[in-house]
Amino acid sequence: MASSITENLLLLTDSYKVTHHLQYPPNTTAVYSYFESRGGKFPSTVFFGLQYIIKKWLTGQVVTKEKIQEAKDLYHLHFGADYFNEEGWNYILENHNGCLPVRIRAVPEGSVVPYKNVLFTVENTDPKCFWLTNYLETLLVQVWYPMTVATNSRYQKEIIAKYLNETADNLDSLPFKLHDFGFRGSTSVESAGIGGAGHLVNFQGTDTIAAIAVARKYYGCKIAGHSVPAAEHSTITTWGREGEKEAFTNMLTHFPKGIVSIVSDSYDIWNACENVWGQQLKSLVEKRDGTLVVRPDSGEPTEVVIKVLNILGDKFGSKKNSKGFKMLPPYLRIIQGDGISYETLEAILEVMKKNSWSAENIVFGSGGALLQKLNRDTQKCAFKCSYALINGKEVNVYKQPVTDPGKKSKKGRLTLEYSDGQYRTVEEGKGDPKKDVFVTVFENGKLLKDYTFDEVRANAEIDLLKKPS
Ligand code: 20M
Repeated sequence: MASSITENLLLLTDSYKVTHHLQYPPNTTAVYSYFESRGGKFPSTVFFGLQYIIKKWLTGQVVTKEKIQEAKDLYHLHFGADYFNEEGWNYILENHNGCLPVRIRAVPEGSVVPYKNVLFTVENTDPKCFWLTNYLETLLVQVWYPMTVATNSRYQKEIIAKYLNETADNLDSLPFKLHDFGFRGSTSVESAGIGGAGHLVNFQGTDTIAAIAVARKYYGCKIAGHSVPAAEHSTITTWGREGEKEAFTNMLTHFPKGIVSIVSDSYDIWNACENVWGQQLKSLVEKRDGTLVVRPDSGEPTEVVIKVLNILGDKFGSKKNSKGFKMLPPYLRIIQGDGISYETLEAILEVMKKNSWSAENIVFGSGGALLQKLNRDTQKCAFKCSYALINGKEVNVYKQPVTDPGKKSKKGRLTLEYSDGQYRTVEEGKGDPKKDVFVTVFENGKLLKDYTFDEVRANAEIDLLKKPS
């Protein structure tokens, strides 16, 4: 079956890389490169998403006669010249059945590794294919995205866990405390899927169905995330300004049991909380077999959250939990899904704590900031060559730009060692293979290690929730 032009691996690289096979020193037979977070916003990185890239793009016969022809034609038009390595790709087709003669070794997915450590290495396994290692950089470095979403989401989990630990009876609700609302704000369905899966490494609440599909197809997870019924503004405002109470009542009628979230700021959140929920519909809410989640969706989040909690507390009452913090009745909670990011979360939880409200009363939703307000520089992701074989001689390769010491790269063959609870990258092939945590995940077209989502989640778990081993 003819494949689509957007699925041709030979086209999944930067233009200039198509010309690089002509640029290495003569008699180069090996190129060995590595990927790292060179620094960035968060001191540790959750490694996640390489398995998706490998399964989707690299396994099996990825080179065919048709793909070579298609790439040859396209690059001819693109450059106005024949720089494309037709001979090299034909060699792979004929000698490796179109499978990539490359080895990828990586830290287990879900591992939380301090920055400035190697996260995976790539090398050619056939001396004639030295040029292939860095041809794959463009595609492989895209792991920055699911990895950075997973990292940012895990740091938010740490914050929420800290406040639950201080102000709630237990941490049981943590897996559902940060819900993914980011589907619409993503740049594509593929991005929403892999980014959303990054969030699901840490949490179980999502509205990004594409993420559930990614976790299912690429990490064997039957159902990685859950959600509940909720209103949006259109389902409330179509009842008219005077019809808000009827809209709310209709929600309670159609969803008489379980959790239901109702956006309540269409006109006046204070009136909705005080008069509609707090008086007109109070007994319906009290008698309901489930939990009503009131959702403000505008205003300054720290102010709005406290004011909503105070009004609902006045109207429905509150009780102190085992740590002396106030709890709304079990049938009433709030969700703040507007303006939530790593930066704002702590401020909201802190002001709640100062006002004696337990973090247990609130759930957060996050969209743009969770899946989109990140880039490759958030964790300074880079892929660099550190070793080569030239004329049969091993060469330690590195860069050290005088204009930016932070861009210095590592030298030689690398191992990532773990001992005494610490990761350490050992350079120049001096590592101790017994301490090396790297796993060969891909070799010559085959996926050699298939992580389940449960394994990824267990590796990424925060210390407060880790099961004693
Ligand atoms: C409602 C309530 C929560 C999460 C999700 C929803 C429904 N989905 C929504 N999707 C949106 C998408 C985009 N923008 C806004 C929304 S929304 O806010 O209208 N809702 S929740 O976080 O409050 N929560 C309730 C409790 C539940 C987890 C989800 N847990 C209780 C025990 C186990 C699960």
